[in-house]
Amino acid sequence: MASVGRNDSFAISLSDASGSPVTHLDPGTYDIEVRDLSEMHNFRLHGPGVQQATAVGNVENVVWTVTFADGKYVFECAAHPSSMSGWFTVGDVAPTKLAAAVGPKRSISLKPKITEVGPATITVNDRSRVDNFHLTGPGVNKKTAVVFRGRVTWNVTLRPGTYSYRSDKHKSLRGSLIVTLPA
Ligand SMILES: [Cu+2]
Repeated sequence: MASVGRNDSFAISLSDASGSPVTHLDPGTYDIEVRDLSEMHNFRLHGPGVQQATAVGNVENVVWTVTFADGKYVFECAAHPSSMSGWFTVGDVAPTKLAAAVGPKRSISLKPKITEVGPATITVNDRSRVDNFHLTGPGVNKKTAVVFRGRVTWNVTLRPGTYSYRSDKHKSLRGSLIVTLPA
């Protein structure tokens, strides 16, 4: 069930039959009961092969029949997307690949600088015995050891927001990664 704007609150949710928030679904056809409870807000759902929305300015109860395929889906209020949004994955989603490096001299990097939510594989090339690579942000806190040198791979799930990376030994070595919802 999809719900938005109960008592004109800035709340939006998509839950399964048991009431749990939807984070992952198998591909297939689903009926979604949509309760757009506020004239201020709407419920918009988009992703591969799906583009649905209730109207802002209306209170609506509708049922959408949608077919989800492998990929990432976003739901949001079109009037307030920055504060009212969510996302989930369907089926197999290939992880985004990111490349992190620290050293050999005083350098640190993570590429790309902006990426999408979802599963990600981060390859860390730690080329320094005096610095490490430490990534923190929504749901993630991972680091290499300062004395360690070598290559490691981290599998993480990136959520919307800003992640920070740094060396724990030299505060000037740092940067950030911005994670966005699919457009
Ligand atoms: Cu809204």
